[in-house]
Amino acid sequence: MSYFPNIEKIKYEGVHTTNPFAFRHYNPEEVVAGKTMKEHLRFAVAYWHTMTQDGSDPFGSPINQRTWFGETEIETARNRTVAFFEILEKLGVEYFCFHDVDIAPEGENLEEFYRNLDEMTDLIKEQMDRTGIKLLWNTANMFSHPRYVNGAASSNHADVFAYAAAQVKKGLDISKKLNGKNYVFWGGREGYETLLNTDMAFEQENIARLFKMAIEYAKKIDHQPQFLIEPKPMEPSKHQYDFDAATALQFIQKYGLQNEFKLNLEANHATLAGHTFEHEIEVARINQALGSLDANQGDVLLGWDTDEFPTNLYDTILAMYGVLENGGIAPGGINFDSKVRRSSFAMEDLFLAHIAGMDTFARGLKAAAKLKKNRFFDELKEKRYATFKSGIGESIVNNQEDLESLTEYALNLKDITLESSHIEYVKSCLNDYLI
Ligand code: XUL
Ligand code: CO
Repeated sequence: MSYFPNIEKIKYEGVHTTNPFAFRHYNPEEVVAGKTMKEHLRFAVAYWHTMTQDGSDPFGSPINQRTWFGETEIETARNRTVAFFEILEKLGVEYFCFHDVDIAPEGENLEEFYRNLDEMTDLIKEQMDRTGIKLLWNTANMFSHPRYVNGAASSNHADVFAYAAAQVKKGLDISKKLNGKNYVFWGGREGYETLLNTDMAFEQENIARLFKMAIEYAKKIDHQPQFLIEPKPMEPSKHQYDFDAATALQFIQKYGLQNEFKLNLEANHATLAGHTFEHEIEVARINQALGSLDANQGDVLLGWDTDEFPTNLYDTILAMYGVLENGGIAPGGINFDSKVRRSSFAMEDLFLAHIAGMDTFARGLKAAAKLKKNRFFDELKEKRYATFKSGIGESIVNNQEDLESLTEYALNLKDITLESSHIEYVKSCLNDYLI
């Protein structure tokens, strides 16, 4: 049974092809900077945007044309799984990600949910064994159900905390069953609406408490995925505790979670926080906390999370430069946390959109590798900080100076000669790498 009978396995055909169902830049086996593109990029498809998203928006009903609906919820879930693996196989994507609620109906109660999850993960495992496709990460959706209106681990109600803990336990059991490489916590409702009734310190302690329970349980079942926190500044809560990379890092450090936790950074979350994607990647990288990436892009004209497929070259070049500087992204990957626009409602758009994203990241990787090889940024920075390489600068860096010695030096200074950045010229040179 094929859900995409007219689509063959997507192949690399090069930039001159007119076939929309071909890669023009992503050539999985091509070696760039010492590794194949496939190894560098570690692409993943997100179950929620690709399989369960229906194209509705706050003003319009579902629109996506999908052929996997069955008579019952569980039948639909089974069909979806089969269709999902067909997409992964045909795209040549080796990883995938999901929330618990994406893959199985929640049923009437937790027991039924667990049963449905067991059945669906049996099927997923079968498909994984058949194809060799791997689980990049799974997570528990602890934000959609009404019980999570006031948060999950940060809820004001202890029963809700317990329910969240049960979902995380099952999430880790599933991670072990499917040999997941990472496990994500996106604190969808871990935030607050008003301080008038919120004990911020207590709520954050409880989040850390749940994370520590997860670490303990992972040890106990002898399956320790890389834990990842995914920062996001707003939506759905007004104030989200994991605002951005810096805020999430502070939390990780405060509660001593550095050994088990890194960050899963999403491009659109970065822009919502008033940052660029490369800023977030850099903050994580210089603190040894770059875990994985959620690839998408926002819209500069819209202040919400539009989760568009990434097509902006400038962004992917700078993101991939950060990844290369990090020495790679493994065991993380590049997960398309992206959804087709409402007007792209046809089945084949799922392919066209992923091909566009994969090609954009492939071009980003190639350009970033060239920038690195040519020492484009290295030279700029070496020149910019040159005064710290000798003389007084060198002795500051070697911690040989203090306020008194530097005062003496400053008193004898006649003139400080600064150099122009010529930043417009630099940006123009960078443009040469784009095309
Ligand atoms: C929401 C978002 C999530 C996480 C996983 O903005 O990015 O899909 O990636 O819960
Ligand atoms: Co995400």
